[in-house]
Amino acid sequence: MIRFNTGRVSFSRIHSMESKQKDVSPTRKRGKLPPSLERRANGLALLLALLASCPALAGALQSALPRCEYLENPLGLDVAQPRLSWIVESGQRDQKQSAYRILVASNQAMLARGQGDRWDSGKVASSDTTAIPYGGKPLTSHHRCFWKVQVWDKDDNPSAWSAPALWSMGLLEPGAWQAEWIGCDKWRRLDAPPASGPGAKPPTALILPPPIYLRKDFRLPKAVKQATLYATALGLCDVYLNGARVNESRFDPGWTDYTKRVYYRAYDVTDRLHVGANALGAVLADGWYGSYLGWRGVRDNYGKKPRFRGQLHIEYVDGSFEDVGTGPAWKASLGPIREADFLMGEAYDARLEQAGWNAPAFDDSAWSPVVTGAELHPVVQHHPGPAVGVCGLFRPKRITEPKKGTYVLDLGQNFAGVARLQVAGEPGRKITLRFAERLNPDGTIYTANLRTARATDTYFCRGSQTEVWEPRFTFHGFQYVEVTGLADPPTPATITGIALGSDTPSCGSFTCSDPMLNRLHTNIYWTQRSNYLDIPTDCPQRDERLGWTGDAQVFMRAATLNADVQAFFTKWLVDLEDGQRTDGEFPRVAPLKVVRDNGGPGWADVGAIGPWTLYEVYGDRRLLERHYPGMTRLVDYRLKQCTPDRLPPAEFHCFGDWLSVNADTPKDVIFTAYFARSARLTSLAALALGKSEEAAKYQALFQQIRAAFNKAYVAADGRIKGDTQTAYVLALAFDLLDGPKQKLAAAHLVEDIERRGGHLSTGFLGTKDLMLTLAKIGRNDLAYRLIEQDTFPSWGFTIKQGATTIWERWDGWTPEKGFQDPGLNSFSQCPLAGVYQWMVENIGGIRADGPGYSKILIAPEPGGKLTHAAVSYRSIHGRIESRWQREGAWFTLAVVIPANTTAEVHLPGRMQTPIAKSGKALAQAEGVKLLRQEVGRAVLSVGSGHYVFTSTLE
Ligand code: RAM
Repeated sequence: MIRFNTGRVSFSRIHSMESKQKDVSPTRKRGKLPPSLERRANGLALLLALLASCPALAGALQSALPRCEYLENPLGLDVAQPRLSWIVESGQRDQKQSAYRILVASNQAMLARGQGDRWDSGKVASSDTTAIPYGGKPLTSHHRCFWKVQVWDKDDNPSAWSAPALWSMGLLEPGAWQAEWIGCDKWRRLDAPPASGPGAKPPTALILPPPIYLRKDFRLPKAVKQATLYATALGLCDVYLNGARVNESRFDPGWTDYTKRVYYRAYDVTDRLHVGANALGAVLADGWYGSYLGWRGVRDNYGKKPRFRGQLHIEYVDGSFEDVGTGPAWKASLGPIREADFLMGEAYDARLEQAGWNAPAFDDSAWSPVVTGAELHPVVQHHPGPAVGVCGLFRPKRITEPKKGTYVLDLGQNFAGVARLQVAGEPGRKITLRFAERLNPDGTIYTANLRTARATDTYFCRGSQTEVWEPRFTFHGFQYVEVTGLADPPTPATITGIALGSDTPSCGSFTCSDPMLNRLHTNIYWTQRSNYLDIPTDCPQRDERLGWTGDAQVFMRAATLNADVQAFFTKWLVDLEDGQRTDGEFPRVAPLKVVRDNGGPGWADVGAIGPWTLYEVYGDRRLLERHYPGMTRLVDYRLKQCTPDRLPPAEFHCFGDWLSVNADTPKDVIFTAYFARSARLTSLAALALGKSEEAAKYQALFQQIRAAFNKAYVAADGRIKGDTQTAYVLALAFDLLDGPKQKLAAAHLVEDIERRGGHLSTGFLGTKDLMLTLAKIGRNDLAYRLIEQDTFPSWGFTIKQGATTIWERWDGWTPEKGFQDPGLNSFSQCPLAGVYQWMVENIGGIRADGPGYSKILIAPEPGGKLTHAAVSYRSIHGRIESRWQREGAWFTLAVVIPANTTAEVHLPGRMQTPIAKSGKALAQAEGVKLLRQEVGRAVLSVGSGHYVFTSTLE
């Protein structure tokens, strides 16, 4: 039985943080064994842990996780040739896929019978498991496609068929959308909304236009075979059918440049329809279309008239079709939601609820007519990314009463989302919720850093025994909730924190022997969850929450290691492309609104770095092809901007190494370094796409910029203009220096860190590459010193101050100065969280060695105080795992390499006879080959499977 994606967001694959942090390392004390047996026991413990996670498979190879367009069972696609992917798993070592066969059927029964009436690929000799384009009969609107895949192993043994999966096509042909935009503007400019509903007393303090409730009755004459509801809005919409909400997701249809495009989502509603009377309903809120955006205090940024558009496509059992869509016959009303604004919050008056408004047989004679048509005319397309949904629940850890009747509930974790309120109160009792990331010294909530975001939700009681409410059209960034207006003191049940974020499935885990680093990982994880909300935002709490391009650029690679962000960034790169200027410059924020359109060095460069990063991680060629022209236009623009000798013009915009500490990296150095970087990546992209001439052209440009960089900024002794950590880091990370200069610059970088007592001075740009550069120059010892540091400025310092997310700035709060300038002081911002890439690639040692992790490098670098670590990453080819422990000189490493990939393992120290799964000596062990024993490490080539190695460290 296939589970349809009904738009429900489940986050089923998100590990609970508890299990993420559980100590699964083998170093827990286990009796007193003699050292040699202890070693063996440790190795065995690792082995057993690994075997427990090993798939129990009947055959040699089995396919799993069938996905279409990088989503599980997506509905409503509008790409002509959706791409199919799966992973292959095996209980055997060194397994590979030698062939596959895909069947696509128009119904489940045919698929079960093995009939691919839409497509039977036949047996295709290929090891490919990702992005296989559908190659069957042309697909038209509403087509449902049921599919499965069979694979053959390296010895040509066939697997069983995969579990069936599904995708459906959306509204493809011009004219497929028959429904019209509808809305109702008559309440939009009133200061206080008029009363509606029985005995309503409208609250007077509300000033924003209220969301609109829309409804329509319709009758179905005969039995329904299947039905799909398509919904979109210029604004936000929740859709209802026969009394129940259809979308559990939030903030649909997401944020795009509504002047150009708006997305729809599709929901399977077959089971919700009845022969006879039915009713559709929708709540239409302002969302990104009309809410305040940014700090300028401006609403209605795209338009003043939010609109909803919905179309229910019904296929009857007798083969006939019908569409029920929005149009002039719909009715509109106000409802209990009296205000809804992202920055300001939501207000709900439960006395104004109209029971049954979204079900048949409701008397809507008092409702108003709707208007049709919209003020904008964007193309309407399928949303290519994941929906926003619930990604965690938090219960109050502590309740205080800093002022009489003012309660503060600490949820223990900073996150983006809402608070669910559970109360009892007489009709009209007003309960106010305010939100904050930190507390003032007197225990009241600190809200100065929210700037003009009111971040206040208001609830007016209905007067029932228990009332439960949570807003649908706003969110806040917070750890603390202040509650006032309660009849009785709160209990832990009064507030539940509901974390919201894009449903990007978790794909990584990190745990090690240092609790501070485990907390750091948790902080990074929640910073990502809090900021990846339809678009990658800068922060979730203040009057900003924009898709800052520099922030996305520096954190994207680390983000891929926490969650599967392929579909998420596929969507956002379109927002970015929509914001690219005609001259080639990419904007500061995407979608482009409120802020100027010149990103400048480090920010605009996401236009080149973004597509390349996603190609590296997911091997997604179609995406690279789509964005390659944008990459070239950016680099060509920089070329036009710069002087004939490839140096920056006299004037240009650059944010610099934003929020660095006591170090100011010259902007011309940053301009030139990033220009070189983007030219180089454009060259690599051209090469990957088979455009060899263009590859040579951009490679030559890279060389010219590199030469100019050296001439203008690098002295004979390797000092780089500015003499900052970031200047050295950019030069080394972007390969701008030749051998001898590399060594000199590396020494200056090291010196600077030492001179600061083992502290960094880097801001947004430098921090991204600082740790990776230390690894590159062979100074992971210093990288460990930085990551274990707990005095200012460091990640550890923020953790000592109680941080549960990554701060915007190193000095967000210090004991000496207290809170930093509230003008720029978010406690949840991604850029300084990019260090997670270093943690995975160096503590765990998991690195990609080919696009999409088709080849893997496992090269852990144990260091600092760490005695063990366990790191995993579920790549597009399957789960990669690296666990190690050291005890004295003994080092044990357990690795998992997914089927259909190969790896090189760099085992630190001198290799000892492996405790291999087979128990055999290395020479006879399956799947492993010792390539060489170098000074300090053994280099092995390894096929897929589970392995345990031991070595002695010098
Ligand atoms: C801040 C944003 C963002 C940064 C820009 C330059 O306002 O929060 O993080 O990229 O400025």
